[in-house]
Amino acid sequence: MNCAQRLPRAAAIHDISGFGKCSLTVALPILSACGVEAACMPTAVLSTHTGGIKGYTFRDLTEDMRAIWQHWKSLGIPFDAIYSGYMGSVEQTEIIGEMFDAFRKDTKLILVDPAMADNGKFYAMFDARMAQGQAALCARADVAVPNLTDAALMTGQEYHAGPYTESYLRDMCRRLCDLGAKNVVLTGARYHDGQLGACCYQGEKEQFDVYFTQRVQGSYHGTGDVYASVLTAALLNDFSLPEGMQLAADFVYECLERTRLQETDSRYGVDFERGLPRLGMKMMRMEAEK
Ligand code: PXL
Repeated sequence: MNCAQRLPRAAAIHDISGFGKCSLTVALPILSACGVEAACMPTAVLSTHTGGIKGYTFRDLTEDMRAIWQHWKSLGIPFDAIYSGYMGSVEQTEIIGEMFDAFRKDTKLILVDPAMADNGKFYAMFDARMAQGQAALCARADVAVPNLTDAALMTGQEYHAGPYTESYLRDMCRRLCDLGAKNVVLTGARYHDGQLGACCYQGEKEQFDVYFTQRVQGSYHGTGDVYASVLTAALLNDFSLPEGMQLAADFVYECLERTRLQETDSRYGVDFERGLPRLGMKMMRMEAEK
């Protein structure tokens, strides 16, 4: 660890769901624990996420977002990564596209998690226009990290619930690269239902890799955000894409195992907090305590 060097810095662009452990409430602690300085731009403020919880409040921050990145730009702050996720409106995808263009030359990683759909369906309030907007962001991404539903919606393919064949996964990755993404990590991938993880495709090398863990019963909210946040941190800590994919999947698996034992309501998110110290040690390539 070289403490004389500044930390890698990421701009995290997601909503704040006050309760429910997703978006910024997981991205910020994960990035910090992994030795990444996190700036943030909230896209919306909600009382809870929209996944299976009724009556949530929703404050759209579209009007502030251009002014936020333009202020950062005027200060000359370099961002090593820009990491975008859940958008509060389609217009926000245009504003963030402009931000990508404005920061591109000083940024080594633009990572886009479309965070708009799961299990074959759009999240509340979204439709095909959001798929188009997120596809335009993925087109500018160094790494696009959609789940298989996001991917199908952005490439105009029919959604399949899985499990998947290698040729299906390769084909989907290539379609996302055809949109313009340089590299793709496709989450929710598996060859059979006893496993779960992701595949990645590195466009330039045409290299395809998969990494799965054992599948934990149940489907918990926010795991996509946990996964993409760990991946972002890993890439900023100079791990390769396949290594990052492995760190992220192992971390999500451990979170799911703890959460399952606690019999938590699946809408309340996963216990990622107890995994952070060990994750930080791994990221800094220090021997983690047993
Ligand atoms: O985890 C994705 C996500 C992020 N933010 C909000 C959501 C969801 C998924 O439902 O509702 C507000």
